[in-house]
Amino acid sequence: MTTALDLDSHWMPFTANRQFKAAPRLLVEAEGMYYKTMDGRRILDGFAGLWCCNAGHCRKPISDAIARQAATMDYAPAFQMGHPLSFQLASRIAKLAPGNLDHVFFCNSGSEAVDTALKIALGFHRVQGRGERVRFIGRERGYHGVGFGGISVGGIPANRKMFGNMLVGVDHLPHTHNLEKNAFSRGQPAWGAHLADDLERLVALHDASTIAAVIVEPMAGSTGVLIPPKGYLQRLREITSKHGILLIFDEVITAFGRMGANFAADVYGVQPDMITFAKGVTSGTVPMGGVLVSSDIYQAFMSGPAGIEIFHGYTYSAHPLACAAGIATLDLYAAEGLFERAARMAPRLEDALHSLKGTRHVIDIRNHGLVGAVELAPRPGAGGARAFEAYLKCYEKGVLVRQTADIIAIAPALVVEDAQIDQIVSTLREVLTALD
Ligand code: PXG
Repeated sequence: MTTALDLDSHWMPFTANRQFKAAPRLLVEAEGMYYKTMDGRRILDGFAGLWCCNAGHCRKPISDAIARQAATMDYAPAFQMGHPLSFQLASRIAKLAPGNLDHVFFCNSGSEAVDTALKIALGFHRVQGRGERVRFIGRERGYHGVGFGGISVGGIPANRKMFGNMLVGVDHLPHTHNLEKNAFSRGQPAWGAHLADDLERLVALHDASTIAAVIVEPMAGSTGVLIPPKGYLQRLREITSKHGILLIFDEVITAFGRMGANFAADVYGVQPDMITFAKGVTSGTVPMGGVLVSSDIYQAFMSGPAGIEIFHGYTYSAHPLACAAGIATLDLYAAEGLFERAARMAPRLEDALHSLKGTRHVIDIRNHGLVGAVELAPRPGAGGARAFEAYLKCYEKGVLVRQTADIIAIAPALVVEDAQIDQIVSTLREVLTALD
């Protein structure tokens, strides 16, 4: 079947194209917790697609809403025109959001959400006469998508090194990963809050009056699941507030139930000035992203000169299909209590994953909410090879996980059952035990 398909023209993203095209892994159907491959195999999805299909695949209330909307009004101009669904969805999201985060700017992906948030931060300072606050602080190992803003504040070397100078005036906090101190932590590690104090060093170096915002993932997903040390995010909040610096939480992965609450900000008890989201807002069905901003930020723009308040937006900002999907998705999350379900299942996932301690190659296991990671000792001189092979072997055995460097990440849909958690973990154990 696959031989009839021309695989050449599509240049695949973040993929080893030559390797993939020599032995393709093609999915053709999805339902609930499962994919079906082109050669008819059923695959248990241990990663909710790519951290996004939080409600499980092909949920009928969502697909019906999308189909209805596609037949009713395909598109409405996004600039100087509107449609009711965007306002409905924005107020629904604002109601879920913590504290005074009560306005939503829509876009189509996490990368766009990050660039949007960075631009809002610059504009916020500028409209208040602080146009010299132009610097951003990100963090090593951070992932904020692939726009020039996102790779600039991001801290994944491979995503940066090919692309020149990026944004100027960006600095980075140290990452929080330390196996000597925190290996095999359950939930938030005890050690590491002091790493946030490095922000004081950067403020002293650059002067607060030049810094617009700090952006971090509350739980760093893409780099291989780094859970924030206890007290770390609180420290970041204290220091940013003290110096008039905005704090942006990139919740593209963590928003909408992944951590067992509406947002990671709720779980960690820290109130940022902006939250970026994407993925789970439509359960991965239609591309959508957005930025939640505080009323202070919104009002600062609304107090500026009359006319267009921010010269920013996308043709597909608040696309009607995405809005219809988003509303149906939030309805489904609420009707099935899926965020509470995620919180209930989290200890189950934690116990199952930590039962892998002592398994061959395993040097760390970490978890929080419905997220977990197993870190392997790298093969000498071949970083990432062992985990990539484990990922392929799991797929052969019918379980889809995610690999980055020598880390296997797990993030099942919030509808995951006990037996499916067991299958993911037992498959991983079997694979690791047999792996060189
Ligand atoms: N911010 C964060 C925190 C993300 O995790 C983005 C921004 C960018 O979103 P878009 O929609 O532009 O891709 C992300 C995306 C992985 C993986 O395997 C993670 C992401 C995407 C694909 C794979 O960890 N995160």
